[in-house]
Amino acid sequence: MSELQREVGGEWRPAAACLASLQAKGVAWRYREEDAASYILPDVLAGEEGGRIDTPAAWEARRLHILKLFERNVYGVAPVCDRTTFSVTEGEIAPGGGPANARRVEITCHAGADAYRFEATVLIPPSARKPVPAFLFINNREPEAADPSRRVRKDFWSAEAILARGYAAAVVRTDDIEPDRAGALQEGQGVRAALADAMTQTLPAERWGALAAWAWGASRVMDYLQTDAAIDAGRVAIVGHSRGGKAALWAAATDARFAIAISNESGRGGAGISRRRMGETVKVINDRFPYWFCENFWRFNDCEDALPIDQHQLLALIAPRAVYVASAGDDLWADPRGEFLALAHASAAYALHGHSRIDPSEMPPLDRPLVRGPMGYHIRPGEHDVKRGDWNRFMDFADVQWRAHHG
Ligand code: GTR
Repeated sequence: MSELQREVGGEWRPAAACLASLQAKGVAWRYREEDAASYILPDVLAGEEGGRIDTPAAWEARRLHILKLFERNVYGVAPVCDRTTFSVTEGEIAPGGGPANARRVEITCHAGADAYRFEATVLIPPSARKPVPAFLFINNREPEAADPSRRVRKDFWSAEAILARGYAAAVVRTDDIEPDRAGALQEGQGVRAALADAMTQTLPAERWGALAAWAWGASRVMDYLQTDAAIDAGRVAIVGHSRGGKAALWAAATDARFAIAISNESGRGGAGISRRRMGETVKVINDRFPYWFCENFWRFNDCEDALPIDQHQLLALIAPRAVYVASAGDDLWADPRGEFLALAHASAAYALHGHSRIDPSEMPPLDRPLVRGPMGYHIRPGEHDVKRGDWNRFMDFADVQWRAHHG
């Protein structure tokens, strides 16, 4: 454990106009750095009984312990999927730049006597001559925001740009896995209701919330990608925005098949450090979205210092695989600095694997991405969203991680 004062280092500062407009609105939440809480952050490399983790092997054992803490206290335990089966419909769509092969995949997960079925889409670039790496996007908005047919084309899921770089573009929608609303479970909707019998051995307060269900769904899509000869399943990036970004990080933490995790403005319950209490707090997120987390997480409302972990350790769980965190300058609700600091503190786990650390004082200014080995970060100007420029940076990062693969 190390005592941290407020960490205001680095070049980025929120825009004065953004701060002034929040002040004019009289918002009650904390958005000025001088109001951030001081805190003691759990040390990523602290061992269980006072020792230090100093080898990759020791980290692996510690990692499993931290994973369990996140399961029990934050996201909840997901059921085991005994078998996943697929039914694929192939077709062609014509996103800009020529036709692409589109696979509409019906995925069925069987757990005990129960099953749950949902759909995902995979677009294969027309130029592919060998298995290609893929970006799997968790769409947390309406279907048209990431339209699998590409009749509607939005930058939010820049599928054309992904295909043009020679990557496959896969998408799955949160609501198809677990409806994004309170009461779905009680009404018998979604995967949590369908597989409820598989959870009877799990304490009610530790049962999975919707974020864990979405992450689980991404893993089932990965089950499919491993069977598709057009995909290089060893090189799949999981990407999500906001609540989808929280789910993407948890998916990569729980499923080592994801080679890269990309979190766009995931904030509280994602990349943001909870103890800072900036923007959306644990209490606010639990009050508004009680079904996102396991019930145990509610115990930490206004009590962040009691959390046995913090979100920098979620990023550390992904080490030594690649992780990219993106923020937006005016998205103070998601606490951009807290997102960067989580990555900086997580870098201790990467250092065990021979990578250089990121120092908390290194937060870059707007539009100057920081990439250090398997870790990347950018903050761009503007509001909460995924822009084409964000996607370009995600792909630049993947290009470097996977070297030039196309051609
Ligand atoms: C907000 C929520 C955030 C974030 C966001 C989103 O209402 O407070 O945690 O998840 O929604 O998903 O766009």
